[in-house]
Amino acid sequence: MSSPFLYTVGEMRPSHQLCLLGLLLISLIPSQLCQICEVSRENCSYLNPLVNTMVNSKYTKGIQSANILLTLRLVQIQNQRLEQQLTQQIQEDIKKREPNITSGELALAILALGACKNSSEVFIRDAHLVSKLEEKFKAEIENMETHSDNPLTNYYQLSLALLALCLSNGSYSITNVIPHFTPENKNYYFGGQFSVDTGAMAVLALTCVKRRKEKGEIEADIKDLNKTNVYITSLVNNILSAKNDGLFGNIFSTGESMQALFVSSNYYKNQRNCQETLHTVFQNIFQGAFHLPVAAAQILPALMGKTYLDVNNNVSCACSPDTFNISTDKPVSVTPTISPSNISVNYSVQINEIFNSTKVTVRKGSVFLDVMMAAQKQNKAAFCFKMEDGLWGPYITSVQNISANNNDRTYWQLLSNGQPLSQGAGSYVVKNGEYLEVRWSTY
Ligand code: B12
Ligand SMILES: *[C@@H]1O[C@H](CO)[C@@H](O)[C@H](O)[C@H]1NC(C)=O
Ligand SMILES: *[C@@H]1O[C@H](CO)[C@@H](O)[C@H](O)[C@H]1NC(C)=O
Ligand SMILES: *[C@@H]1O[C@H](CO)[C@@H](O)[C@H](O)[C@H]1NC(C)=O
Ligand SMILES: *[C@@H]1O[C@H](CO)[C@@H](O)[C@H](O)[C@H]1NC(C)=O
Ligand SMILES: *[C@@H]1O[C@H](CO)[C@@H](O)[C@H](O)[C@H]1NC(C)=O
Ligand SMILES: *[C@@H]1O[C@H](CO)[C@@H](O)[C@H](O)[C@H]1NC(C)=O
Ligand SMILES: *[C@@H]1O[C@H](CO)[C@@H](O)[C@H](O)[C@H]1NC(C)=O
Ligand SMILES: *[C@@H]1O[C@H](CO)[C@@H](O)[C@H](O)[C@H]1NC(C)=O
Ligand SMILES: *[C@@H]1O[C@H](CO)[C@@H](O)[C@H](O)[C@H]1NC(C)=O
Ligand SMILES: *[C@@H]1O[C@H](CO)[C@@H](O)[C@H](O)[C@H]1NC(C)=O
Ligand SMILES: *[C@@H]1O[C@H](CO)[C@@H](O)[C@H](O)[C@H]1NC(C)=O
Repeated sequence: MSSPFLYTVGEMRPSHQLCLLGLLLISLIPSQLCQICEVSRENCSYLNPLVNTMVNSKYTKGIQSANILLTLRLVQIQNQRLEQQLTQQIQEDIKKREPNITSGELALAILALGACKNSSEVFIRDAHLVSKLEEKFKAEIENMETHSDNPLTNYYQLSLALLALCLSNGSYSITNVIPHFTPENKNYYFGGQFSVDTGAMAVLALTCVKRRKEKGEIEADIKDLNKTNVYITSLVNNILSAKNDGLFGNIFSTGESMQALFVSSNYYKNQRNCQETLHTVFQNIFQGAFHLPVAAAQILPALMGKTYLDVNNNVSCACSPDTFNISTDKPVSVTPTISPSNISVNYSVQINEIFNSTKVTVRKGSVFLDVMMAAQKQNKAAFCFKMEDGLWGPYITSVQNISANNNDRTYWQLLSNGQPLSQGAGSYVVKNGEYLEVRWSTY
């Protein structure tokens, strides 16, 4: 137990107390563990690029920055200027656009604004954010009832909403909602593949509900509790089945998967597992995988031993903020410098059996979006498209005037040589001779 990579959660950690309490109260819970896997103090400097990216980026997207603020506060990166700026942007955006804010956005905002004793509890209360979230959650469920089980957004957001309601004592019939989270529900899957991000967020939400039931803070009969446990176990197994070189799903779902594993499995009891994950994550940090602040924000809490269940706690960690060297440099940029030489790629729009293809020449170092713009210039009818900008970059909403629609589970999928990309159009750097595609798909 002396490994720097791992330790059993100590007496001071509330999560440990919860686990103990659970064990005492409910003996039918299998081995209840809270093993975490965090970066050791010696290796803290590996995290500098993540912290710098988060601290030195420009944020203009209003409530979308809630994910960033949540992490800043959760891992206690003290930067008052940035915290204040983000808090203000989020609050203004809520006031301005409340009816159009999604359940997951509002959930993240509640988590972020409430994540600090100092914080905006007054705003949360005065703006009735928790009851507004209850309404949005209800609207998601109602949409499922009228649109063949499809929520307005997705199960990642429903999970965020359940988590925020659970942590802030929201009341919308949490118990009645649990059956929707059965692992058999199709909304955990995109194109037949288990969405590890979604599963991880659901595990966090269900674990919160489970702990509150065990503490008797929300009523539940023993059958309900069993059901919650069974769902958690099964979702955790799905996450573990998606293991690949120490990662779960891909690099971008690994941070939240780690959080899920911390609160509900003994996976990281084995320090080899922890070493394997951290090793691969460090490699990805070096390679610049986390150049988007939101990507950094989603992995940093786990690397510092924190989970979203800790938002209302105040615990210190191995990498305390003063061990970071926050530089004022621009965030690490991985976009290779655009070189004067040109490359060419084959680009297609595919709708069912119909392909519209073209050869496109772009500068070396260009991203997928540059190819789409060049093709659109060549032939507007075949390659015109629309996008919406967000924290993850441009999201392609429509091509040839055909728009993605959540009620039909349709979207524009990005592929390279027939394989779906794990990055968006604004991030994926294209290679010479590559065959790129946007394909009208269902998830
Ligand atoms: C749900 C989801 C989807 C849904 C979105 C529609 C829906 N029904 O909600 C579907 C299945 C359609 C989808 C598609 C894609 N996705 Co997606 N998606 C997610 C997921 C699981 C949750 C997003 C969410 O609701 N967040 C919570 C809300 C509050 O935040 P939000 O920013 O408002 O959410 C919106 C955006 O995230 C947007 N969105 C979803 N995916 C992507 C991807 C990109 C690149 C962009 C710019 C926007 C975007 O849709 C959300 C709802 O409106 C995330 C997981 C994660 N860790 O964030 C992955 C995630 C964001 N997606 C990812 C990817 C790669 C894609 C695709 C590029 C895959 C592909 N090969 O085609 C496409 C996007 C292509 C395009 N048209 O531009 C990656 C992004 C990684 C990165 N570094 O860029 C993530 C992190 C998953 C992962 N682990 O790989 N996605
Ligand atoms: C939980 O329910 C399942 C299915 O009904 C049952 O097989 C299992 O024994 C129960 N587990 C516990 C610990 O009660
Ligand atoms: C921070 O920077 C200083 C000087 O540049 C260096 O001596 C120190 O080791 C660095 N600390 C970390 C944790 O990287
Ligand atoms: C909500 O979105 C719709 C459609 O985009 C728009 O017409 C409306 O003005 C928006 N409402 C608010 C309050 O932003
Ligand atoms: C705490 O709240 C006060 C009053 O809203 C604010 O002035 C202060 O900057 C906040 N501190 C942090 C760290 O956000
Ligand atoms: C929720 O309720 C619990 C006990 O019932 C209390 O300890 C906690 O502070 C409450 N949390 C919030 C955010 O109101
Ligand atoms: C620091 O990280 C390196 C590279 O992954 C690893 O070999 C080493 O054991 C780590 N050191 C500590 C003290 O965790
Ligand atoms: C929270 O943690 C910080 C630093 O870890 C400490 O200075 C502060 O006193 C703690 N606050 C409470 C209420 O425990
Ligand atoms: C690259 O393509 C651009 C037009 O897209 C052209 O102006 C330029 O001369 C080309 N450069 C080389 C080295 O071929
Ligand atoms: C691009 O690829 C498609 C599908 O493989 C093929 O039909 C088409 O001829 C290619 N176009 C060019 C310009 O190479
Ligand atoms: C798409 O819509 C625009 C105007 O809204 C129109 O000019 C264009 O012809 C349409 N393209 C296709 C492929 O339908
Ligand atoms: C797309 O390809 C199909 C099949 O080759 C062709 O009939 C159609 O005219 C093309 N569409 C455009 C807008 O060029």
